[in-house]
Amino acid sequence: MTITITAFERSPDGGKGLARDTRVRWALEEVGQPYEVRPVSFRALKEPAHLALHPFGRIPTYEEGDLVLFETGAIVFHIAERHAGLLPDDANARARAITWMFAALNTVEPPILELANAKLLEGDKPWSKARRPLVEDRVRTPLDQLSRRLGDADWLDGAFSAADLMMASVLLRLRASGILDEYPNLAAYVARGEARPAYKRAFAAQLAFNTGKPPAGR
Ligand SMILES: N[C@@H](CCC(=O)N[C@@H](CS)C(=O)NCC(=O)O)C(=O)O
Repeated sequence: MTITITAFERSPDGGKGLARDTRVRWALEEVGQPYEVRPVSFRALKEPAHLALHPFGRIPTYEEGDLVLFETGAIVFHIAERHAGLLPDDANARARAITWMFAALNTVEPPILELANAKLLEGDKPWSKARRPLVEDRVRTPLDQLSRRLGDADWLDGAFSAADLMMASVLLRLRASGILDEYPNLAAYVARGEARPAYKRAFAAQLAFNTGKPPAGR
């Protein structure tokens, strides 16, 4: 059955891989599932046809037969459940990997988004400069804790899993702020994720999609 995901017709990042379709592409590449991508313009995001797929008018969505999903956590979890390679077989290890996926999305990502919003949407406000250190410290608190927990391990809990895919996807959006580099083990962790062939394929595909140029080597 064909899998179709949606992505920005033109991502605001110009193909740096920060739009959230990249994490879904990455998951699909890890499990070797082909997929198609339907571009959606910013205007179309809020129109009824897209809202029927995604009630909050965002990307990505995931369609497979008559199944429609939204929210990258749910989409990556679905892919990981249906195909081997992203979740451990052992029931407890699987539950821990799912826990880390939630942690990435519910604990680590929100302050990172807040920082992005503080820069993009509130950067011109008179109070923005005074507020910035507070927002940055809210990012650092879970990062301090995550960095301590990861230590010198390669991945969060044994072998690479959907937990690492999600955590690295969340963390890499922080790179431009310089904060990720304050944590050498987290920066190396993200780099390990980005070095995976599946991530490279996903990144190249979204870049080609955004620039209109085919991926190198194809
Ligand atoms: N929690 C959602 C967030 C989805 C989201 O915010 N997507 C962004 C692109 S990365 C979007 O569509 N933004 C357009 C908008 O909010 O109008 C998920 O993980 O799927």
